[in-house]
Amino acid sequence: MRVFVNPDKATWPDLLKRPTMDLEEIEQRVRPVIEKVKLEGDAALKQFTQEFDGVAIDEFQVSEAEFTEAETLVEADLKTAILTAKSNIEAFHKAQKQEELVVETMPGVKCYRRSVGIEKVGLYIPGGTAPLFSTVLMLAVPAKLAGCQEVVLCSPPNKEGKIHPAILYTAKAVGVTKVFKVGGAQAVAAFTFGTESIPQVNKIFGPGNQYVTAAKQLATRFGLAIDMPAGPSEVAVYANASANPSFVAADLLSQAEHGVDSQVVLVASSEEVVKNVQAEIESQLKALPRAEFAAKALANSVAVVLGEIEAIALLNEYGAEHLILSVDEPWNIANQIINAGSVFLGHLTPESAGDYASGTNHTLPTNGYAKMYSGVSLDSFVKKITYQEITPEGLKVLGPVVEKMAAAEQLEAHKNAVTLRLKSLNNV
Ligand code: HSO
Ligand code: ZN
Repeated sequence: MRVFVNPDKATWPDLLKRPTMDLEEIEQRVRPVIEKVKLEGDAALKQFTQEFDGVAIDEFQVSEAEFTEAETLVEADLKTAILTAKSNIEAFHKAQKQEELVVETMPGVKCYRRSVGIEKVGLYIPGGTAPLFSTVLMLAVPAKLAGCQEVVLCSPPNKEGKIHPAILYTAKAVGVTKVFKVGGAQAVAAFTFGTESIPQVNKIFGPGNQYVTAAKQLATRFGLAIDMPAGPSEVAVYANASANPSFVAADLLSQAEHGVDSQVVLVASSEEVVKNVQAEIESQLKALPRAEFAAKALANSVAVVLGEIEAIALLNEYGAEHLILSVDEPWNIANQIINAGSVFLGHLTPESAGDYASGTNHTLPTNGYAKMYSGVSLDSFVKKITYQEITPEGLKVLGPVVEKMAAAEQLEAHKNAVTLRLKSLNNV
């Protein structure tokens, strides 16, 4: 960790810089994959799965027998934990449902807004070094609550041609049964165009490596929506003298262990706090199975010492995906935070709680996108349709307003659409 003590404000953008991804170059490599899947469908998926995942797959869709086998492979305690998390995530996301909105803007002029589930959504769950079955909950629970008609899940197969049993168990528990053994850019291409086995969707969700990210970006050019632009996962921790250095170290390491490109920022009230946290990091790091990832991520990370007011300004400038406030009175600071994906308050609220089970969503904006994007929520799976209905009384008051404006814009047909109706009212 590089340490900066009271750095000048002018230097903040530089020291908070995230590593840039060269999407251009990755796009060049992803484009032929997308094109081939578009043209050849399942045949292309088979070829890429052989090439990138090293396994021959005949049937992409996970069968009932495979779900049953997965169920027997997941231990009982883990199932209970997954179901508890599911219930918390359901409770928090169910409460996000918005009732139909009705406003009578003028007598006889009623405007409505209703949320309708996006018809077809594709969820991508990465395989790789850690099977993130928790992400299945974070995406499938709100998709189901939103009333999406088709919820399809893709995840890469391992060398035995299987998806991790906990991913399958979780998918089934949430009611997602269309699960396909396809990963990488080819899975995103399948969602984009549809193949013989995989249905095309309207919106793609989920994290992934740089190829998946680039493919999702390309999918938007073919008329699909995506959850959000993605970058490596990140956490910022603000710690003052009240913080427990071992807790802070564990929080920083929990983010660092995700991958070598993870971003970790410690903002501390004194050099003493930084020193204590660093000592804890060193001792905890040794015992971690993913120490190598974590050490590399930490090498790219920064610790900054600042007074509270400056610290808040810096945290708002960074706009962290996760922000942990390790202080006694966290709301005093939390109320001044305007840029963050999700905020964790006080000494007993680790990011891990939100990563797995408290109820909030862990699919959050990275790379500074917290300045203008929200994390995934029920809203991400719905779109809102507005309606309006006008009575004779309403048309009499609103009509002249529209006629006047249409005439001023020299759009005579617009004006006529009102005038003819007003006349018909006067004729009865
Ligand atoms: N911290 C990750 C989510 C996650 N953590 C899944 C553990 N499993 C991105 O928010
Ligand atoms: Zn995590």
